[in-house]
Amino acid sequence: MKKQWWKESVVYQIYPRSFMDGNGDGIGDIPGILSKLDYLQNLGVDVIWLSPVYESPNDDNGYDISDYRSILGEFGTIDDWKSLLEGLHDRGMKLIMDLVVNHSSDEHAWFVESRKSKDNPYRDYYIWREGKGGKEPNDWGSFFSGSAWQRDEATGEYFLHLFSKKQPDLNWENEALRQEIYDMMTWWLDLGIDGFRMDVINLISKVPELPNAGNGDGKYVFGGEYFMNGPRIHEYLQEMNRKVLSKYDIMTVGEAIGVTPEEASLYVGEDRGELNMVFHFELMDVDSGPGGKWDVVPWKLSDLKRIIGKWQRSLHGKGWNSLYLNNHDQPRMVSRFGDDGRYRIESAKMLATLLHTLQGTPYVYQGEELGMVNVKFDGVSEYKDIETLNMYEEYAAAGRDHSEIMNSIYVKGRDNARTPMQWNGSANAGFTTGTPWIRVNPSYMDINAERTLADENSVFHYYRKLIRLRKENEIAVYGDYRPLLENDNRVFAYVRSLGDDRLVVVLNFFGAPAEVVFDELIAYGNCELYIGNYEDAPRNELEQRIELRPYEARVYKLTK
Ligand code: ISL
Ligand code: CA
Repeated sequence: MKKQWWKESVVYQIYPRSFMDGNGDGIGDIPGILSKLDYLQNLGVDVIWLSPVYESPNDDNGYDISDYRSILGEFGTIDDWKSLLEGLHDRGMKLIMDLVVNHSSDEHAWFVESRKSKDNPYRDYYIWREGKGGKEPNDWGSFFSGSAWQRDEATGEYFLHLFSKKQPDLNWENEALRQEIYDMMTWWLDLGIDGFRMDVINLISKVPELPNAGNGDGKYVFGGEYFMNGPRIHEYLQEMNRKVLSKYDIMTVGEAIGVTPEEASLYVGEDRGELNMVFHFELMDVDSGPGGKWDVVPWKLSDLKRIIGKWQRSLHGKGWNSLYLNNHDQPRMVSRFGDDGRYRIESAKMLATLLHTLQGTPYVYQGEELGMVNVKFDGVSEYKDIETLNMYEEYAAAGRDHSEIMNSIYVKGRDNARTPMQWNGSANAGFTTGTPWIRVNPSYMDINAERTLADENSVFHYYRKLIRLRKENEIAVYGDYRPLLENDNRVFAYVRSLGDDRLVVVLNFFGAPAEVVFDELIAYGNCELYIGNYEDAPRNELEQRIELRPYEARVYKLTK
């Protein structure tokens, strides 16, 4: 595969509201991030993905942007932001910005104009339709509950919003709108940023007829077939690439809801001129039942193995994978796929080993390197996330049991990831001297950066080592992937190969010991333990029969 800096990088995601508060108002900000640059450099990450810091009324914590070219006052000033870019570059790190252009805020100047009248020059920047028989133009539901349409008083027409009603969808069919977006992207790139993470980018092209998605029973339904990977999506991305992206040495990663590996290769194929990587959702859906995200079912290791294996093999030689198990929209990975009690440390390291030994670019979400865990607030009023709050209201109105709803929030809610970063054991985990905008996870006395930095066997230091090893071993980046022990339902194992070298990865996914016997054992001259999460694993021998301890991870490097 073609060598590229972004393939060899590890990305760290900062959710600015929850990372570090610099001025004591309870809200994380850019000066706060500036005070932690050495921490990030110490971890060894290469690229920072900064979730939105633009002007926003914060209906969806910054994913509703009212001015794409200015920084939200709560987060700081454009000069603070410039210091951030410079501080990262000085330390050899890069910065990618979040690009949210499927929708804007309803407070964006374009929408303020657009809603004024049917013949306003900005009308066509958004998706307006007449109602049908006093109802919405179609039956699509919003990702955040209820209809995806909102009737607007001024003209009596409805506008489309796949997310909240304060996030109207932009009309990409409109060429002037597209050009405004390209100009805005160019403006940021000329300030020196190193790329973009593109929010729900595979939703920007809608089937123009906007057909009904359900069976006419009056329910709002998911209309994904009419807006995921829509008819003009690849045309738009190729245009964006031609006009903007191709002119810079940058990285791009698109969030792509509902893409299969086959579709993904159209977005990231190296000969396609679109994006470098996509975030797919297949792994994030393994514990969703027929009722969707909140209908929680246990995940199965066989599904994880099948999905990861499929993505590894399908993109090999064609395009590049992104590797993540959590972000600001997902529960904490150690609570979801590991054990956040007795084996928290072992399982956090085991999952990290998986992410950093696959082909693709690993993404670390803030706090993951501490092994941060999910949170359980007592009442729904402690929660801040619009998706969670709207869902609660809808489900409660439908008569669902309170404790059942709370339980799915505990397992799946986005605020699990959004509690403040746990820096130390002092008040509010050292995140703020004021009152935090969302409550701190009570686990902070035990789980915090200060403690983990001081302990050489901590999750943090394990991440450092993984990141460093990946830099020193091309095989971890570029090697191909072949599954081992495919039918084992406790252990995930695979081998990566590059030339004559092999990396053998063996991961016990559960809290009970597991014995594995390799039916094929590749005889190599040298065997060396690349990394492991237990102190006393054999260092120079890969036995045919291995007894793995709870959540044990071992990686061996074999050379001729
Ligand atoms: O996973 C999800 C579906 O229920 C949602 O949490 C999420 O909205 C979806 O993954 C899309 O995410 C992105 O766009 C949203 C924003 O709220 C998310 O934070 C963002 O990552 C709208 O901009
Ligand atoms: Ca602040």
